[in-house]
Amino acid sequence: MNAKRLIFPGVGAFAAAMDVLNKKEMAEVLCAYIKQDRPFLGICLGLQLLFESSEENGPVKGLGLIPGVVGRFDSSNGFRVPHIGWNALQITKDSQILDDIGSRHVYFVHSYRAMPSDDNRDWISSTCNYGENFIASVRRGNIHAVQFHPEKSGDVGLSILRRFLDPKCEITKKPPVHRKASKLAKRVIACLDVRTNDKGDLVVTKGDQYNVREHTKENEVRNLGKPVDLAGQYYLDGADEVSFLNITGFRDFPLGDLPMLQVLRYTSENVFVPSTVGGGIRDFTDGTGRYYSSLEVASEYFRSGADKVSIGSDAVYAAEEYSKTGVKTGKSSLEQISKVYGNQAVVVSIDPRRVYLKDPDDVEFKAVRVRNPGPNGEEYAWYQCTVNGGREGRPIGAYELAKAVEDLGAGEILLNCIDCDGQGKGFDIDLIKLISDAVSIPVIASSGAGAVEHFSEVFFETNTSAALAAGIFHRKEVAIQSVKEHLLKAGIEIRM
Ligand code: 1PR
Repeated sequence: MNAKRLIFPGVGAFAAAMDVLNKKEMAEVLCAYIKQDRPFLGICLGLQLLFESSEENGPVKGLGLIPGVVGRFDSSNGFRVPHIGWNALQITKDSQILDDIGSRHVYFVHSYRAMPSDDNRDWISSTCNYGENFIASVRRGNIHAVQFHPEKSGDVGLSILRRFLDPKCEITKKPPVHRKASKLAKRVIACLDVRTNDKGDLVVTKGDQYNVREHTKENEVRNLGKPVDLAGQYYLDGADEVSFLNITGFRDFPLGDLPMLQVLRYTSENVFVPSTVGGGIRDFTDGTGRYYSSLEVASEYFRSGADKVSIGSDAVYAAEEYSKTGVKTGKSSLEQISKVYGNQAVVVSIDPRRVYLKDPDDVEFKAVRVRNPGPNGEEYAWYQCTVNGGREGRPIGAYELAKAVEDLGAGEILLNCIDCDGQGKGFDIDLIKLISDAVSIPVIASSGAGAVEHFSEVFFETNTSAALAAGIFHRKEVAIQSVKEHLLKAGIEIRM
């Protein structure tokens, strides 16, 4: 109650948050603070909790300050849920903290949303269109709340925080902007494969078809720069997201890997777009016999600044088991982490390898007709999932895995392709189409980008939500800005 300004950044599930607020007797205090019209900014769940109730694992009662029920997005109309990515807003009234936004995009990541109604109309300061118009922000007097994440919305997001924190900004009010609703922007993601080199330094590396060693006598790990510096550079260059993959995480215990946690901490000080970290997320018993659950590993990554974690090998084992039994045990890393942090915080990274076939009925897994026939003229292929950085093929296809992990709680799929990795010949359109048509969660296309045209190709030919590249950005062959300018010219909505 003594705070001059209060920021309430909600992360996680509605019921769990309300439980804590009630137990700690914070709900009452928050309501009193808000009713006194003291400066308040709620973010994401911090907006939703102001409403009467939520359907998330509910109905669950909220703080009840704004009329309305928070409900789940409807995925039956073809829109992917969670809503992850960059959207522009329809500003409906003078919102003060949104004055610098104009037509620029802000970052959303959520599966639940509040809807406009006659009862809450006077609260709404902006809406956003994602299959339907939902409430993007509210304002009444000094009370503000936003469904998107200003802290992850680049410089436009920082200006929102600055305007909230610095009351002097109030004097430069601009009239509200009325614009046509926009679509969800396609994302361009920079990926940093990170590992310790032979000298013990944590470096960004990149290989061909998952081999990251130089083709020299010394056979060293290819060193393409320092992770924090590169991530900072990519943020300034316009990356919509940055991914770190700790590529030897499958054999080194990540919580023993303090440099990786430092990388996340330093990165989050300067990079104001979402970051994902993957590698080694699984249950683990260390040399002293101490057991760490995958949830503890993920929690440490989140606490160090990651917005999402990505699970590779462990998700393959979970999907194999689930495909066999049809039973959700609730014990897999995927299920445990998504239950606590929400589906939107869990990405599954798939590392498939093409296996050519003469006849699609030759395997029990989903096969597709491929654009470029195999070495012996084979017209079909299935995509075999691998674990341990592509070292071991498993008895499950990418299609079956994608469907299973969606069921188990993944919020997004990072779809690599070992055959295309580092080749610069373009994304595997057959694979990306297969997977993005099979699931209703967002898919990130990865592996093979070599030119700006490869990005427009993957967005025109598939339903992918984002495209990720590594090598061309690290080797400075193509700048992220050039990719975005190309996409803009091609008529694809992106965040500039
Ligand atoms: O299995 O949970 O420990 O996770 C390990 C993670 O590390 C997985 O996400 C796996 O994809 C990744 N990984 C493991 N080994 C390698 C390797 O390269 N030796 N990197 C590796 C995978 C693939 C992409 C790459 C794109 C784009 N890297 O992320 O960045 O292919 O590259 P390009 O644009 O240069 O073609 P776990």
